[in-house]
Amino acid sequence: MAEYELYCFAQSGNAYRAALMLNFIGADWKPLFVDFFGAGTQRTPAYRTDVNEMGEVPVLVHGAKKLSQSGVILTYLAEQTKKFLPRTDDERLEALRWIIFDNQKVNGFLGPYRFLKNFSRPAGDPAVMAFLKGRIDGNLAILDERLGKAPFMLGDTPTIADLSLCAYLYYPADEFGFDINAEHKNIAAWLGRIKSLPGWAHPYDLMPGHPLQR
Ligand SMILES: N[C@@H](CCC(=O)N[C@@H](CS)C(=O)NCC(=O)O)C(=O)O
Repeated sequence: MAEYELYCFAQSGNAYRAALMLNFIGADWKPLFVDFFGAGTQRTPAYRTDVNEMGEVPVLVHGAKKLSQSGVILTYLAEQTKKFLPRTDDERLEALRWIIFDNQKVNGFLGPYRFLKNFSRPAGDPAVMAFLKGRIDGNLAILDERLGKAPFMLGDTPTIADLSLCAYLYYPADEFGFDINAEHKNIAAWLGRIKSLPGWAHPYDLMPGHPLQR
């Protein structure tokens, strides 16, 4: 049995954060496929009782621990391994600040936008899509400006803040209908830097369920 197990599926940027971290730290891990789009496993009573009462993916299993919320999972793995760990108390708070901004404002809007564009039936209402797109543009501009100041979110070294924020940005541009790399030069360079770290893999290669069968 692998040391770590991760409930995940290929299309989940939230799960990709944890999968990428596991790969980067060289963990002995294996994915546990959640049939999100077909059976809707994450919404079943059994999943809520046995895996995650919040009805969400990802969930990390490590011994007797079951952890959900990608920000918590990233923090746990960083503390366990001392890798991608912010170094000081101030840096820890700064990383948390960006992880929350990411969950709510960056991937918090990109995730639903991509879901409504590609996976939801019926597809998203145009007014909803326009609202989300406006928020996405504003928040990606904030991220781009920050990344103009240093190679990584907290300076010269990548931390869990970077792994959180990058998660949805490696999915294909046609799934968004706009090209984040072309529109945001600092984000593009930063994604290239993370991609060159040993252990990087594309979400569709790292987690099961791609291509989507329906
Ligand atoms: N803030 C959470 C978000 C997790 C999340 O929303 N995951 C999606 C899959 S990408 C989910 O499980 N949604 C439940 C549902 O739609 O039934 C995290 O970062 O882990």
